[in-house]
Amino acid sequence: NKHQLQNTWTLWGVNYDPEIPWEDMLKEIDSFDTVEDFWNLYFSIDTPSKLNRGCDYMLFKKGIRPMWEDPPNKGGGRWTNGVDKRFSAELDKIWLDVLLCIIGEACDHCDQICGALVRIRKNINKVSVWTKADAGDEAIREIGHKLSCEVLNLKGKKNWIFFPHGSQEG
Ligand code: M7G
Repeated sequence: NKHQLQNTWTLWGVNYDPEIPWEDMLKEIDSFDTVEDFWNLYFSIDTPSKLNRGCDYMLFKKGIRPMWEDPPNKGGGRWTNGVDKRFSAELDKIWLDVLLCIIGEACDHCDQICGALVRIRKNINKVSVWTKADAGDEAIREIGHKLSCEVLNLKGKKNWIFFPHGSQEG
């Protein structure tokens, strides 16, 4: 008997190619709804630190596309943590902790979470958690608090910062 998760999750990947539009780079990799299938998928793909620059992983609740334009994301934003390129082991650990936090529904307001993504970029890689509402909402502040203080326990490290979708940064 497999252990059922609360939600079904879809993993997406962006394989960077400067020749093609962003939406066409977005590929659905696989979906899972049990703890065992999560680990099977996790161990069958590279960890983020092994990906090339420009690539992303995105894990979203099934039915939500990992785009600002998709209705559940519209009007929301993201808690983002920038991880210096030099700390690749830390990046993999933060990403796994975030995955376990969201699929394990660790936040009081996990219904407000759409998904999470990791982006491999030039100097600073980023891990973000996408939410339905923006940071004016109590539920969204609770999620940020959970990420900063409890789930990841990144004492003394850079905090998670909130960006509404549509803003340039983050
Ligand atoms: P990014 O990967 O979010 O940021 O966006 P970064 O590479 O600056 O760290 C890079 C580019 O990809 C954006 O300028 C958009 O052209 C495109 N892009 C990224 N996202 C997440 C979206 C999205 O949700 N919708 C659309 N339409 N384009 C996006």
